[in-house]
Amino acid sequence: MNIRTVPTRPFPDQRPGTSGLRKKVSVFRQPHYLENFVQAIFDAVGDHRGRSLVVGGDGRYYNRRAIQTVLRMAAASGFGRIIVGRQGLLSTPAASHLIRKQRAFGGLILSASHNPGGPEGDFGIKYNAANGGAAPEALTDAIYAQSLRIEAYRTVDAPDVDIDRLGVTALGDTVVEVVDPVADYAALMETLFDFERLREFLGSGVFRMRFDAMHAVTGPYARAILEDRLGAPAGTVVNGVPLPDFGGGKPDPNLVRAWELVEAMNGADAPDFGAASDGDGDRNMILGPGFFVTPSDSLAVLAANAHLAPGYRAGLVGVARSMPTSRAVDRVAEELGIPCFETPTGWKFFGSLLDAGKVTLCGEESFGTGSDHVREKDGLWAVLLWLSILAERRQPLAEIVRDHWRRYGRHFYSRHDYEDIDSEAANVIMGALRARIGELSGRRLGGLTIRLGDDFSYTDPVDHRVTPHQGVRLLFDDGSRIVYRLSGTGTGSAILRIYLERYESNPGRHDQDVQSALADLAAVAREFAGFSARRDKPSVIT
Ligand code: VG1
Ligand code: CO
Repeated sequence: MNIRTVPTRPFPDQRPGTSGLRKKVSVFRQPHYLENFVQAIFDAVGDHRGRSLVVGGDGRYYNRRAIQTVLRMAAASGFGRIIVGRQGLLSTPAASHLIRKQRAFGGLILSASHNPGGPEGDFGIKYNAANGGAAPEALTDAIYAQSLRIEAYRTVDAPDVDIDRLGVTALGDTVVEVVDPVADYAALMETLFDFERLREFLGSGVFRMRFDAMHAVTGPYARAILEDRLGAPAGTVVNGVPLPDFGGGKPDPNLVRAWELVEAMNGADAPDFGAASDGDGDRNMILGPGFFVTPSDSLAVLAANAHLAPGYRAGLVGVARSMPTSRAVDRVAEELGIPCFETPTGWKFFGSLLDAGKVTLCGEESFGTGSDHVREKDGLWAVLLWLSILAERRQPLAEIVRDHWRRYGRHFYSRHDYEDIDSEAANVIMGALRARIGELSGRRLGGLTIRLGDDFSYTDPVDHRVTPHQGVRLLFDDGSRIVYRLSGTGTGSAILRIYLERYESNPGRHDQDVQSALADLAAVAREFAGFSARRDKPSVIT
C-alpha cells in the first residue's frame, strides 16, 4: 500500500483544553487541520508500530468523515490493528474500557462531549493512553508542542473502510476490526452490578424509570442494558437514537438543557427515577419525582452506599473530587476513614490516583461520576449504581438524599455560568481576581470573613507534577466557599464559571430552595468579580 507524505504547516491553535482539542466543525474542516493534530498525537505518543489503537466517537456531525481520515493515518503510522466501534460509535467510558481490555497502545475518542453538534456546531478529538485515561498534561503538552513544529503528515491511499459492518478489513499491513460498541461495556457492567436483582426490581411493577439519552451516544447502550438485559419496559429509554446534531439541542444533562426529562420528572405521573447523559456518555444527571440530585451530592451518596453493589462490596480505598466540586464527599470519606483527594477540573487528573490504587470513586460537580472500572467518568455506570442503591434500600430517591443530609449535613451548592464573555475581558476579570487574593485573609465581605484566598495549585501525589492556576478560591470562616475559573472546553468566546457552596448542619434548614440559600454568597461573588447585579446575570445555573 502506498504511504503518502503530505507537506503541511502548523496551526497555532491546537492546544488541548480540559478534555481534548475542541473546535468548531468549520475549523476542523480546514484542509490539513485534523490531519495535523492526529499526526502530532502519533508523533508524540512514542513507538507504536504493530500495536493496537481504539477509535470511536459520539456520532456527531463529521464523526464518520474524521474516522476515515484517522484510519488511513493510523495505518500509515504503523499501527498493527485498529479497533473501531460499528458506525464509528463508542461512548467515552466504553472506549476507555476497550483500550484496557484489548491492551491497546491507546485510543482516539472523537467527541466534543456536551458541546452542540451539527455543521455549525463543535467537533473534538482526544487521545487516551494505554491505561484508558485521557492523556495527562505532560502528554497533551508534548502533542501541542509537536503540532507547532509539524512539517508533514502520513496517510495511505485507500478507499473508505466499511465501518457499518462487523468484521475485519485490511488497510495495507494494518488490520481494521469493526466491533460492537456495546457488548464489552455491557459485560463489564454485569461484573459490577447484580443484574439478576436489578431485573427483578425493574420488572416488579413498583418502580418506574426514564432514561434520556439526549439523541446522543448512550442510546444504544441504555437500550441494550436497561431494556434488553434488565427488562425495563420498551420506551424507558427516550431520545435513544444518536443523531449527528443531537436533535438540535446541546447534549448536556443539566436542568436547563435536559428540559424534557425535567418536565417529565416534575409532572403528575412522574416515574420514580430519571436520568440523562451527555453527548459522549460520560456525564449523568439524576432526578427523583420533583427532586434534583446535585452531582456533588450524588457523588457523596454513591460513596456512602457503594458497598450495596457487588463490585464495591469490599469498600472504597479512597475518593477524589475536582476542586470546585462540593465537599459533601469529604465528609463521607472522613466517616469511612479513607482519604479524599482534591484535583483540578478535568478527569485526566484522576488517572494517576486510579492507576496507583489510591481511589475507587471520583467525581466532578459537572455531572460526572466514575470509578476505577475505567479511566473516564461514566454516565450509565452512575445510573446503574443509583439503581442498585434504590433496589437495596427500597426508599424513594429523595428520602435517600434527605437521610444523607440529616447524617452528614447539607452542602448547598450551585454553579453560575456566565457564557459569551469576550476572551480578553474574561482574562482581565481573572487577572484582577488573582491580583486581589493575596491580601484577603481576615477581611470581611458581605457579612462573611475570608479565611483564605488563593489560586488553586495542584501537586499530583503520585508523579509530583505541579499544575498551577486552577481557579481562584475564596474560603470563608463559616466554611462557605466561592470559586472562579474559566472553562477549558468552549470553542468560541469565554465562559466564566462561579461555584458557590455553603454548609448547613441544621436539618431544620435543609429544605430551603438552593438559590435562596446561596443568594447572599452569590451577591458577594458577583460583587467581588466587579459584576453588576442588574446587568450581569448568569446564563446557565446548575
Ligand atoms: C467541563 C467541566 C469539567 C469536565 C469537562 C469535560 O470543563 O467543568 O468538570 O471534566 O467539561 O467533560 P470546563 O473546562 O468547561 O469547565 V465532558 O463530559 O465535556 O468530556
Ligand atoms: Co462528556
